[in-house]
Amino acid sequence: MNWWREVRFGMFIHWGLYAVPAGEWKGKQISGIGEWIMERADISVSEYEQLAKQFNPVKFDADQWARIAKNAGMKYIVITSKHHDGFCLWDSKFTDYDVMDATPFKRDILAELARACKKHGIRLCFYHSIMDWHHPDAQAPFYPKYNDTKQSNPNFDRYVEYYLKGQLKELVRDYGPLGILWFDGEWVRDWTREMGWDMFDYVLSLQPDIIVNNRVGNGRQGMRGLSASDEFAGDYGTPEQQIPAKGLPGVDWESCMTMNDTWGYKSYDHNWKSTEDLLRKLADIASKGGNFLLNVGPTAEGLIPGPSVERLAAMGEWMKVNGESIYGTTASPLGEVPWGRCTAKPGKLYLHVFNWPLDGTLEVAGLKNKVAKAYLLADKKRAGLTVRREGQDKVVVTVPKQTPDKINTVVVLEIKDK
Ligand code: FHN
Repeated sequence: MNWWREVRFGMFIHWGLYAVPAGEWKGKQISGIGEWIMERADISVSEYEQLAKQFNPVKFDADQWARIAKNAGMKYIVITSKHHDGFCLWDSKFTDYDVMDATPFKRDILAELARACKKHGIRLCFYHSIMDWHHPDAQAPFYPKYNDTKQSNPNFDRYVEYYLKGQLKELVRDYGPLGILWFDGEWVRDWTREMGWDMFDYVLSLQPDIIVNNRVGNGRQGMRGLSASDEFAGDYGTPEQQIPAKGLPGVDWESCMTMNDTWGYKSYDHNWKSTEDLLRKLADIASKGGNFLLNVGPTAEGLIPGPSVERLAAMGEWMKVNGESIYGTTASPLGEVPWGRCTAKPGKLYLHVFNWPLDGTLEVAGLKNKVAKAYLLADKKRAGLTVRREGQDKVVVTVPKQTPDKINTVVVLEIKDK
């Protein structure tokens, strides 16, 4: 887990056939998340399959995507090799329902992205859905729309042993080494706890140092955070669209989140989170010991939407100056602080100040260590700030009265001892 704990910030990419309808079906805007349109609009398998003929993302440029991630300060990419709709973004020998065989595009998206990631030093990871609305052996009673019986699919074992494992082998062998296998769709009735354990072992047999999220185990509905006492945790917990108030003590975790209200592209979803919000979420997550997996939903042309690109670029500007306060840090040893957040490294505290003290004094309560030096991380000269102690466990730092960074100014305290 060492590299994973170091990187702290990654890009989630939800991309597939759902980018074609982009949230609209037969002239109607379909509510809910875009990648669920097949289910939400009650589209039959045969009708949905036709979208493949329209999937021709001629503007797709893997190198550009990798650069957008890199410039944002993101160190890993998790892309949907296969989402719930069953469509595959690589050249799979196990199906024709993939980008090479079913679309006019006929370019192996994952192969191109693997090359680009390697070039730019980004860890490539795959999201892979256990639930599959397309494969006849996997249509589960969880979705009566796709299978009118309430019984389990009698061939689900075959789907797992032959199809799911076969495809995962292709992904690890031909596109790896991978950083993470990020499972999802594990709540279908036929997916058992034993299958989860078996899959965890199987994936490790393909690549011993691969990281596997907790969704390989079955039945954790909702946020999928976990606690240290959970019997089966995979390598880390995956709170979705939320940041656990106190982190998840004792386990590794990663918050995945959308920038607007959908994972897969929806042309009319303009409810974008602000850069300020996203950057503060990144600091908040790091201060609680987690990673931030921030989603983009590219268009059917192959472009990451402009508002996402803008926000990522702005985040990158901040990260270029302040990345040290995020990468490789651990949770705040001070607990909650009134002015923002705190992250730590041996010998250093990073004070992420959201609410700048206009009287020029920043109070840090709960700190008994001697402070050797204090400075603004953005100050290249590292000009020392004055620090005085008030009582046994409070220090007061004298800071400039003008707010240096309205979103998050990082003040570094070099401290003695543990
Ligand atoms: O159903 C999916 C959803 O489409 C999306 O992929 C998210 C990302 O974490 N996971 C599932 C819901 O938990």
